[in-house]
Amino acid sequence: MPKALITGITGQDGSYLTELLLSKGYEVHGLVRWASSFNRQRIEHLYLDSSPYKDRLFLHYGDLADTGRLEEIITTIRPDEIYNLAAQSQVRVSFDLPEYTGDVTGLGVARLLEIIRKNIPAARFYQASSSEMFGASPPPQNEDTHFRPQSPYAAAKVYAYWMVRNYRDGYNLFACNGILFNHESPRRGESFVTRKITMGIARILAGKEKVIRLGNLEAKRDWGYAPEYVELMWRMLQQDKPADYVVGTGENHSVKEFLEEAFDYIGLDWKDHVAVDPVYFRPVDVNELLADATQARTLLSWQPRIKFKDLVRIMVDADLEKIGLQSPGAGKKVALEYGFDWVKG
Ligand code: NAP
Ligand code: F7E
Repeated sequence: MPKALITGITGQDGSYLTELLLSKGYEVHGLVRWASSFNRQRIEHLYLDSSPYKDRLFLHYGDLADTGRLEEIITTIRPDEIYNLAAQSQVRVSFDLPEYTGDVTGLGVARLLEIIRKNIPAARFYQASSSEMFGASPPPQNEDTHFRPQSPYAAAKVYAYWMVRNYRDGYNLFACNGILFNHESPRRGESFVTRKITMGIARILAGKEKVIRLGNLEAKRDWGYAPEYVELMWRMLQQDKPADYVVGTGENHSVKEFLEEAFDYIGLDWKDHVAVDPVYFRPVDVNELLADATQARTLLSWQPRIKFKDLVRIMVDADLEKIGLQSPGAGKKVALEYGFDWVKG
């Protein structure tokens, strides 16, 4: 039975990847941060007694800032594959916490690579790199595009990216960078713009709120569906040779277009329910990201199935149901048609 260690298992991607690996027969170990409030909502359904997977899922307290503990966990488990999904992943917050973001999102990767090099050099390593690394480089962006990071988060991810390249070239580690463009789902963290909008809509319809306060509405992103993206993380580690891959849909939209699509879906005009608030602007923002995922399409045989309109509908449906309202249902139908279980968390 292959063994995987997932850092960031409690996050959006960690939860979907855990489901995927358990369904493939893996023994899955997850690094969990200690927190004073419950932070395992997204994976709770996998380890409760009712779960068919509970005997193959193991959680370990740890932190990417704590080298000794990381080493203890990794040398005890000796995983075949390590997926590093943990990060301080909020770009806006990275401007307030540049040092902490560098420590966890950047140096955390150096810690993991050193532990692997010294103890389990045959293990395969996936690094959650990000399209934010391209920053100010004009679209479309692919594996050869220059990095021009526009935030402490992006700069930390660029450092981590090069550490992966360095350990691959210098020590022959099987280490890959998945350069993923924005991917969303009903499990997306609530401070990211897509989820903020779909939760905002649910609250407005439930009469709990009147407006959604947002920042830059002009920024364009290439938004995909997270469950499809974790499948590629796994595929990258099953190849004969390690490499870096850009992953995205090849279609982008502005925040304003996301608002239009989401509010149209429930029959309201977004302009009546959105206020622009300077609090949510960043010192610098990334204007436009658009993936050229030709390499992933050809080498990993990948085609995104869920595109923008369906993604918006899936997220709106999920948040309406979560708040106890009836959803229009078109998004839920599409998710099921494409074989994605209707999401729990
Ligand atoms: P997420 O929901 O924010 O999850 C981040 C995870 O990292 C959480 O499990 C969090 O734990 C954990 N974490 C944070 N700081 C930690 C620390 N010091 N030590 C150990 N764990 C820590 O992120 P995501 O959307 O799933 O993204 C997964 C990874 O892909 C991240 O590295 C992100 O930067 C990267 N990425 C994401 C996207 C995207 O569009 N989603 C695109 C490109 C790259 P808690 O649950 O306790 O907070
Ligand atoms: O912002 C604008 C904001 O925070 C998208 C992370 O997963 O994807 C994510 O980073 C855009 C930006 O995602 C609000 O200024 C407007 O232009 O949803 P976001 P992000 O910054 O693209 C990348 C690939 C990652 O790697 C990251 O980990 O939307 N925007 N108004 C807003 N953004 C937020 N969060 N909140 C607003 O109110």
